[in-house]
Amino acid sequence: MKTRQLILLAAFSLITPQLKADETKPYKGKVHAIPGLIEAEHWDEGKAGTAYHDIDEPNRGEDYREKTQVDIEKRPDASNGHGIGWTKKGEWLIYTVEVNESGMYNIEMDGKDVTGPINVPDTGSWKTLKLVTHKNVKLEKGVHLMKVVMDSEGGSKSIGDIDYFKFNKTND
Ligand SMILES: [Ca+2]
Ligand SMILES: [Ca+2]
Repeated sequence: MKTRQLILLAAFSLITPQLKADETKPYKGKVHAIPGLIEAEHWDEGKAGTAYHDIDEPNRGEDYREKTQVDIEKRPDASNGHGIGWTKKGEWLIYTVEVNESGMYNIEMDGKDVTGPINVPDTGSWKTLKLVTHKNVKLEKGVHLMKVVMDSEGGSKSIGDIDYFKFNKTND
C-alpha cells in the first residue's frame, strides 16, 4: 500500500508530441473521441519510452491491462473503477485522440492533476478526487497524439492521482 498523504501544488501539461502515429496504438484499437471522456488508465498500447514513460519498473497498483510499468490504481470512486497513481515528475502517457470538431475546449480532470500547465490545489486527501477545469484550449479537428506530462511534484513527492480527462466544447 502506498502512503496516503496530502498533495500540494503540482502540475502537468497536455501537448501534441512529436511522435509518429505508428509508434503507439490506441488502447484496444479505440481512438478517444473529443468531445468526450478519456479514462486516464486507457493510454495507448506500446513500449515504455513510446507509449509511456514511468520511472520505476513495477506496476505498483492493479493488473488492469497488459503488463506495464505504469502504476494503475483501483479505486471505487473513480470513473471505470481505475485511475493512474504514484505519479512522478518526468513521467508521461500518450493517448491517441480524434478531435471531431475544431474549436475551443474546456478540459476537465477528475483527480489531482490538470493540463496547461496549471497548478492543482491540494484536495486534502489521497482519498479525495476533485474536478479541475482548464478552459479554452484550442484544438484542431483530426487525429492527434495527446501527451500528458507530469511536470512538477507537490509536497507529497508525487503529482497526484488521475482518473480521467474530459473534453467539452465551449458554446461560443
Ligand atoms: Ca511504475
Ligand atoms: Ca478512470
